[in-house]
Amino acid sequence: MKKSLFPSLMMALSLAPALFAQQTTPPPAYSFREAMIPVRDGVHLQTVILAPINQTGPLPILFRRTPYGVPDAAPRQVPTSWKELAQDGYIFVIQNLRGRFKSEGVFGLTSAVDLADPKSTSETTDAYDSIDWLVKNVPNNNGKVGMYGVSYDGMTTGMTLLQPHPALTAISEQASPVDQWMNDDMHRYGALRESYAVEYAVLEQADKNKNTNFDFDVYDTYTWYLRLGQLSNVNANYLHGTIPYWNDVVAHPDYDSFWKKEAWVNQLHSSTVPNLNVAGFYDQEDPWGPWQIFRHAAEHDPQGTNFMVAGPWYHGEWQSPKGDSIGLLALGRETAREFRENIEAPFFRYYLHGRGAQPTWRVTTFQSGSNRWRTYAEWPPSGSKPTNLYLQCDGTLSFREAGSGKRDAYREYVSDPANPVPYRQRPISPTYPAGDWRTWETADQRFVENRPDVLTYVSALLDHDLTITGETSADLFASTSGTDADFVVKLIDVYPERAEKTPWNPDGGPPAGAFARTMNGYELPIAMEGRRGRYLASYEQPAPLKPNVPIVWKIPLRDRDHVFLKGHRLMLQVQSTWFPVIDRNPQKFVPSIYQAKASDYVKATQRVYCAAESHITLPVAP
Ligand code: PG9
Repeated sequence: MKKSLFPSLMMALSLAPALFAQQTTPPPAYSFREAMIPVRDGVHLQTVILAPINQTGPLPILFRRTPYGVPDAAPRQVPTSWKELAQDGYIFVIQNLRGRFKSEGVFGLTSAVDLADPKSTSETTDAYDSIDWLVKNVPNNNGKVGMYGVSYDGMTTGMTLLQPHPALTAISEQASPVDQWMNDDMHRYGALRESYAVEYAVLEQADKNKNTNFDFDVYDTYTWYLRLGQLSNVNANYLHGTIPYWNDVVAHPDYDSFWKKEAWVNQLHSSTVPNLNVAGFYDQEDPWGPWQIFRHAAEHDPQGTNFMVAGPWYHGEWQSPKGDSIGLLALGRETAREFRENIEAPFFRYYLHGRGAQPTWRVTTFQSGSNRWRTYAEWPPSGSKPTNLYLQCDGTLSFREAGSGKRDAYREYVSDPANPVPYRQRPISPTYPAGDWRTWETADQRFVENRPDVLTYVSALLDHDLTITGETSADLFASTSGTDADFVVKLIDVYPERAEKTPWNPDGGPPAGAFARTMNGYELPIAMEGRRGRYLASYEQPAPLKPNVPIVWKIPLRDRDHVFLKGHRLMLQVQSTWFPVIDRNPQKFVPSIYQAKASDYVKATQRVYCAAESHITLPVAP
């Protein structure tokens, strides 16, 4: 794979060839220098320094730290995602993390930080030492350093907050993971993100000198993972213990000290450097981390320098050329370009060049449904009122509670690990490098509607717009006939059969000649998440469920900002498999699912009770 100038892996994998294909005659816009920067334990980190050819005076440094490779030449033209920033003038610096490509040391794929141990190194200390070297050794820098990046590069940015170098003046952490057991790339509340964890660990640890795509022998990875069988077969048949991160995942099924050390955000309790956090509501990898960083830094933010931006974006979409749609969903504006022009560039301009003003808002969103930019002085806005929508036995969703005394009425289905519900329409291509992984969270959910192992609840037609702004969650009062189980819920916006007229779709129907792109009757996910029964009572000590005894399952659905338009309906789908993005729960309690035998995977009957305890809680805005 070509080494990339771009700040996110997804972008790098898809856009780098196009960029390099365009290399023709223009002279480079930047000078190119490669340095091996020494850090405190004697390791040297491969670093590329790109200064504008036409630099006339001192400029700030914009620094990005990545595991995905640094460019091997100066760009001939300014990369799209730098365009708005580059106009203000920056020296761009890109560094490979320890143990990746020519950087020395070992890449542990770890976010653990131990600042109490003077001998310990981490992404926090490597950034500190590198910034120290940069301000002392890069000619014509103005002594101010900014950091930014998406995903892994966002995490290395965010982790500087734990011990920022004095020259670090502003950062923009974008889609940073913060706790890989809880709600980021690798797990969701302890349920393994199987396809992602396996493929990502191989991507980054199979070969120090490149990004490696796992070599599947079938295109549909649903088939591959089903054939694979129990999780112990990953090492037994394929990886053979050669991928350290996968071995760590297998060795630490529960929320033990290994994962608690990884959860670096729990050490953050104040806003130490101005930070523009950025999150995608449809981020298929790290939708949660930026909100956690924002909340932790807000614990002590006397200067009001901790900001949050969120929109209906896939992982890193805000760094794509336009951001005018996601999947089939039109956003009506070039949200990515507008973000960079009106938010990101002015943010760094103010803190690193001293021009412009500090943002006056605390949170900015691009609100889906209404398709407009919103600003908020606080989050969640105090006007948002938690409002319950109840699951009824007739398959409806209603703001009125199911009558009391209904605690024995339920709907049920049989969940079969041998025939799990696909998380998106098959064939499911490998996670990388195909592009369809990016937008799967906006896929039309009609593809599972008629499966006997998916329960659907639907509301009446809305007679007014319904806006939800803030934290959303679902509660199920549910049981299983087994001793372990998963419940997955999807909150869905059901479009009317005739698409409504909007400023960007004035005819009210699909654009001529694009019949396949219609949103008529579309079932658009707004929030999706699951919980694993063994961890309902304790993340540290998994426990079996009592067969056929209903209990409350609390399923957080994260922060949202969406308008369900008049004429739409709300829908909830409930299922117990979501494969292979989440591994199959054997449905029989075993001490570790990584050691489960094939015979441990059994069918179970799941019941969702139509009691008042079964409801979604929506933050309804006035
Ligand atoms: N989501 C990716 C990742 C970040 C951090 C740890 C592991 C994976 C990424 O796109 O970089």
